[in-house]
Amino acid sequence: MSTLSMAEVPELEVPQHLLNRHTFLFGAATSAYQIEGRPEGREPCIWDAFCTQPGAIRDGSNGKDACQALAHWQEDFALIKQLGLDAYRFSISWPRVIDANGQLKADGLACYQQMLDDLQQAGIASDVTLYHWDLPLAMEQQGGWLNRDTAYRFADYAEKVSQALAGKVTRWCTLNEPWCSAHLGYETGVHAPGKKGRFQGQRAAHHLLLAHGLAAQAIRAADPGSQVGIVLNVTPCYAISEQRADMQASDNADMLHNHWYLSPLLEGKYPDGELAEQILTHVPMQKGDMTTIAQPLDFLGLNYYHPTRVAAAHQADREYQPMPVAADCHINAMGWECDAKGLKDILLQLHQRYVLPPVMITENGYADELKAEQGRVRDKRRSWYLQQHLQALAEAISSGVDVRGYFAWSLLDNFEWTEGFSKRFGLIYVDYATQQRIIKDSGLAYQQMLARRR
Ligand code: IFM
Repeated sequence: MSTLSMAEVPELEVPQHLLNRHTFLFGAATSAYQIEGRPEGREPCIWDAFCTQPGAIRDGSNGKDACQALAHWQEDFALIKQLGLDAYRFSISWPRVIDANGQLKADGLACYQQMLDDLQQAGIASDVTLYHWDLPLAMEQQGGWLNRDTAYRFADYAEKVSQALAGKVTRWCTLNEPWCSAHLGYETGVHAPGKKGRFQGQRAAHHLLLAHGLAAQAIRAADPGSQVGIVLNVTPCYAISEQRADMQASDNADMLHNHWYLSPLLEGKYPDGELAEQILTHVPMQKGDMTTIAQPLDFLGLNYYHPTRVAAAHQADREYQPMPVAADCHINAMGWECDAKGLKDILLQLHQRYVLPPVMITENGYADELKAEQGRVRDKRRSWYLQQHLQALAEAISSGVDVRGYFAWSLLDNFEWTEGFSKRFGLIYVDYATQQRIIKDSGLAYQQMLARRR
């Protein structure tokens, strides 16, 4: 643990109305495959297989060890308490708790039970995601999210787990970022399972949305005292010029990235328009699906990292590409533009267009490649990023958006999917060779901000 004195850490200056602990919560998030390790205790998942493909992961790594979080969870939970977090968001590994025959595995579930009990005793809320991309490999071998049956298997898993953990979980998140699972996993193939195919993204997305709706019903029946929601990654889309073609491309990007998910969930229908209609001819929809998908949500989790700049020239028909960005803006180690105004913009856009349930910012964070030096990580840029985004969030709240909480991504440095371990998002540094944890300067600033609250 760091011995740095508080006075040495730059303060996070955050508007007062975010500092009322009765109306706004602060947490940090992780996901199972990215931190857990211990693959021998579970069935294989699609990322185990994907990581073996040459060139799939930038540094050739995988999640087999990661942060060894199942071995170190008590130490990590002590750090959560030391930071003063109100809530911890983590995910359950589907292939750890369900065996090859679809039965609940008591030993796989035991660790999550202990974690939830520990959080409950400490008065820390738990935000539990059921699917953060680690589909059991056996299910992928039967078509994965292109197969409608996977939605029913997911609902069965959700039912079993929410029955077993009833009364322990504050908020259930069914899926994390279905756009990534669908589009990156089945359309462009840059994420697991690495499938490529036109319209496969929307086909997978339909089954993911259906899985969400079925699971939400099952969780509500099994654990009526909890809250149920879903987590989407949203991005405001800005045309790079006012030319008609660029504006049209930007609208298409907005529709495919944001509204393809929000509109079914909140309005029970896919977006309108010629492009949407053309795509929908490839989506295997059945009667009643849209009603199932549009379950009432107790909260909507939104993840925000960067805006998307759109140019018609980069459009291959209905595709879009994030564009090079405005000259003087800061780019993080992922190559992502840091633009806090984008968070405010997207929140206001969604507030104007939909009747939103209470919103949680379930992920937001900054990537660098900084290593610890003499036991300290001076990650000024991360503190700057957090402050900018909390300021933008406060402005969105003042303009009427009902946001109830904010989770920094991530609690710990971890396995960053195709980037492997080269990119670090944590408030806490992880030395992967020794598994030592060090609270970064940004983590200490977050801790101080939380300590200053009423
Ligand atoms: O690490 C990921 C996380 O798993 C999902 N949201 C985005 C993060 C940063 O890429």
